[in-house]
This record gives sequence, structure tokens and C-alpha cells, in this order.
Amino acid sequence: MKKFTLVSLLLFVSFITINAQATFIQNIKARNIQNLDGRWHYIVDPYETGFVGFLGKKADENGLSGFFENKQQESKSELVEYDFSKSPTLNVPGDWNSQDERLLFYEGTVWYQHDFDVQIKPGKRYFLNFGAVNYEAYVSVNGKKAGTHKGGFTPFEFEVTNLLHNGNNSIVIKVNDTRKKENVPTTNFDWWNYGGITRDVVLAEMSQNFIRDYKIQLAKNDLKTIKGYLQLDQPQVEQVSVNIPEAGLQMKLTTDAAGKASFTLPVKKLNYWTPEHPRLYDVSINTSTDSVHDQIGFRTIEVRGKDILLNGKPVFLRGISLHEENPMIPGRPRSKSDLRMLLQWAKELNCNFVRLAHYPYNEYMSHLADEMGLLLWEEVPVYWTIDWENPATYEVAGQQLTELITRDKNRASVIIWSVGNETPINDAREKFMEGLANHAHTMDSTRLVSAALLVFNKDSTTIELNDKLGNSLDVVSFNEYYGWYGGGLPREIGKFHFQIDFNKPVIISELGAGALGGFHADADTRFSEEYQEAFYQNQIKLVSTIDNLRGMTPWILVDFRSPKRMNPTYQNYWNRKGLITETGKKKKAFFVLKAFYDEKEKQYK
Ligand code: GCB
Repeated sequence: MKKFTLVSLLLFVSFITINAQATFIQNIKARNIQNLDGRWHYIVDPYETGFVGFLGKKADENGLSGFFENKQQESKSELVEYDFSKSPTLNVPGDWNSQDERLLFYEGTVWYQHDFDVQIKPGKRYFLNFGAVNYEAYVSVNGKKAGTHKGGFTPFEFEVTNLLHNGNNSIVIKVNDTRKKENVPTTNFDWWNYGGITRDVVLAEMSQNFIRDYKIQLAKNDLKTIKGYLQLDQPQVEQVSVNIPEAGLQMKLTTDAAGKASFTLPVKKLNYWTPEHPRLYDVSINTSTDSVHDQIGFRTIEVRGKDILLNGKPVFLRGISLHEENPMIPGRPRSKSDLRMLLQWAKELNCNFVRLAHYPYNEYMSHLADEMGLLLWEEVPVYWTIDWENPATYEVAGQQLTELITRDKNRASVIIWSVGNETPINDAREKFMEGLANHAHTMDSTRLVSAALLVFNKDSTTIELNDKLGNSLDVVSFNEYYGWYGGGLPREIGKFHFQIDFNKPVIISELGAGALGGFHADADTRFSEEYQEAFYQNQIKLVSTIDNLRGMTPWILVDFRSPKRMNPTYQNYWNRKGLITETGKKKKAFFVLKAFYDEKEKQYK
């Protein structure tokens, strides 16, 4: 019998209440914004001197001074042991690791400071929005705390109307990217822990009441109905209109007392969004004081038996996995064109699908995928071992999922929410991840939910998938590396077969082998292009025997930096499983996968 302790009761209570509200304005880039990107001063603070006094008290809670005050020496006798104005600068957006040689392996606190001008308009409200800061952010404006945020890959925002003044203003952010057990991701992961303000920072000028959020999509599995809602910031009854002129749709609505209006619109004529014809429609939403424009594509996605149906038609997901890294910098992408380069490479592989592993990417990515015609798998960093029994960990995982779904729910390209990757099978993890899967389904019933699961050897030739988390997922996906990790050499892959205990569509979310671009040898030689090529040839034969196979996202499009890959001859801190080298050269295996995808494309025409 299980013991019912106070701890498990607390766990149970906290495990059912993920906050479904994100704290940022929908589609911030389409609002009246001032971009604060540029060169920001920075101070590396490994001992937290700018925040914690020598007797251990935190400055902000104890009225002590801290670097958030951005103090300048005022008299020649005054002691001030830092000075942002004389400190060097970093590019924002951008990680610190790739901008200062001394910081390549640095994990800890870095302070950022930036001056900016504002002309305050009476009656307006101001919101400071960050695309992402890895991992913890403490934000102050003109010496006063604006707020804090945890989670390195999703947007957050604070209202700063009362903190700003006309003319020059100063913003200071303490960023800390220390890996911690209770964080999501936790202490161990196979990618670079890029710290810093890695995405855009903008200041939005809004009216007193404004359109805070909206969703406009086809109703679940229904090509004939558009369904949606909009939510005002203040609970107020207001006249609003929603227009999609090119589809001949316009509507006048009144919000309820809570400031919300929901609607259903019968479709007259729509060109549905597909990867081949990624048609986007101009959408505008207007109130008496606010308006917002978006470009939205309309498509349905559903599972029927073993099939995935896009607009009612079976589709095979010709995919590839990605990391959000520009290998040429190398570091986090700093612009939309860096991201476009990655998606362009996926197109050259003849993909119609991309897995954005293992965390939420820059929001430009889903906009680009909408434009370029690529379906997306989006994921939260619930990766490997997580502190499964810790309610605070569950909360921050849930919050990242909420923020991701809130941000990308209007993007036609996004078809799958993934609640994690390669997590061990046990009760606490089951509860944790089931909770996340249910949360994703509740927040968005129009998309599919999946997770990259693990498979195990049932005997020396049978690979079994029987993780019961699969019951909570629409599509079962798993990672397997037979021919690279365990399971012998590429030429031995043929001895395996799969036993999949689910009657659902299957996506192989990872398979892959390492190769150093330009290193040629026979197919038994590790890290040769020939080894990787043979691996792909034999893996394609193996996975093609899976009756339910409806897609795959091999690991990975491009070599990426990882502190876990230390072989000095072949790796040198790069994970070499890319089909493309860090200088953009295609390896032999690239062409093997492309040929398979060309075939699949014909088969599913
Ligand atoms: C995996 C992980 C991925 C790693 C990859 C590898 O299973 O999901 O994050 O980078 O294997 O290269 O080992």
C-alpha cells in the first residue's frame, strides 16, 4: 500500500494546478514598440558581489545597495566598486559565451546595463518585454525592481509605466545561468548553456486598455469553422472587430464584463495552409483604442488510427531535429536571418517538418516556418533527469509550457507540443509528464501532444516501446541510436526489429551517428563520414519496417557545440551528429536521408 504523506498531498495539489496565464502581450513585435537591442554594458560577477552582502543578506530585500542601483561616484571620496559606464559592452541579443573569450565556459551571474530614451505620452502604459533571458533574470529600471523571471527560453514582460521618466532611463538586469537541480532543464544536458539576454528586448507603448491576447485558428478537426477569442487587458465591455479581408470575413463583437469575446466564424472560401502552399491571411483586430495585425494560416491537424492528417489528408513528416545555434558564430542566433539559414538547410534536405529540440526557440522561428512552409514540433526543456518530486520544478516546467503555447498558438506551422525528451520511467515522472500533457491538451485542443520517449531492449534483437506515458500522447515518438550507442555497428542494424505497444502514429524523434566532416574511412570506423552514411542507410531500412511510422526527425541537421563532447580528435566540444558541418558543408549521410525523403514525398503525393 502506498503511504499518503503530507508531502504527497502537497505534490498532488500542486501537480494539478499549472497556471495557464502567461504574463506577456500577444504578438509584441506587431505593437507600437521601441527596440532596445544594441550594445549593453556588462559586469561579470562570479561571487554575486552586486547582490549579496558579505554577511549573506540579499541587497534588494534588506535595503542594501546593489548593482541594480547603477551608482556613479558622486564625490572624489565616495567608494563605489563598480561602474557600468566604464565597463565593456556585449551585443543584445546574444549569449555572453560567444562574445568574450573569457566567458566561453562561464556559468553564473553577469550584470547588464543599458541607457535608453523615452518620450512619455500622457495616458499611455509602458511594458518592457524580453524574448528570452537564460536562466534567471532580475530586472530593475532606474534603480527600482521591475520583476524577476525563471526559464531561459520563453518571453516575459513587466509593466514599467510608473518606473519610467521622460528622457534618459537606465535598465539593469542581473542574469544568472547556474545549472541547478530544481531547474528545467536541470544540471545535465547535451548542449551549450548559453547565458545572457539571448533574444530581443523591446519597450511597448500601449493604450490604457488594449488587446492582451487572441487566438484565431480553425476549430478542432473542422475545415469549415474558424474559432477564436480575444482578451482585453482590463475587464471592460467594449466593441471590437475582427477582419480577415482576403477571406471575406468580418465580425463585430462585444466583450463581456471580463473583457473577453469568443467567436465562431463559418468559413466561406479559404486556401488552407500546407507546406507546399503556405498561404497566410492578413488578420486585423480592432478596438476603439487599439489594433493589432497578424498573418495567420489555417489548417487542421489530427490523428486517425495510425495516420496523421493535415487538412484531412495523410501526411508523412519528413523531418530533422535542430538546435537553436548558429554554427558559424558559434553561439545563439542573433537575428532572423541566422534562423532562416537553418530552415533553408532543412528545405534543402526536402523536409516538410522540423523538430525544435529541446526548448522553445526564438518566436521568429515559427513565423519563418509559417512563411516557408515547414511544420514544427515545439518542446519544453523537460530533458533527461528532472527533479520530478519537486513542486517548484513542476511549476517552472508548466510555466514554460504555458508561455510557449500562449506565444505560438496562432502559428499554422506548429502542429505538435512536446512535453519532454528521454525521461526515465518511474511514478513521479509519470505524474509530472502526464500533468504536462494534460495541460497542453487543455490549453490547446487543436494540436497534437507528444514527447520523445525511450525504448529498451526486450531481448537481443527486439526493441520495445512500452512507456505508459504514451497513453496520454496523440503521437508516440522515441529516440533510438542502434548502430551508434549500443547495438553494434551500422552493418549490424538489420538484426533488430521493433515492438511498439501502441496503435497510434509513430515518429522517430531521434536517430543519429557522429561524423567529422571531411574524415573518410571505411564504414566500421567511428566518426568517419562513411560510418554515418552506412548508419543512415541501414537505419532507414530498419525504421521503414514500422507499420505505424508517420515521420522522423533524425539527430541532427548541423553539428552543435556541447561541453559533453571532449574527444580532441573528432569532437573538441562539438556534437558531430550533424548532417552538415559547422561551416555549412553537407556530409555524405545528408544525401542518403534526402533520397529517402524524395521517395516519401512521391509516395504521399
Ligand atoms: C539524445 C538526446 C540529444 C543528444 C543526443 C546525442 O538522445 O536527446 O539531446 O544530443 O542523444 O547526441 O547523444
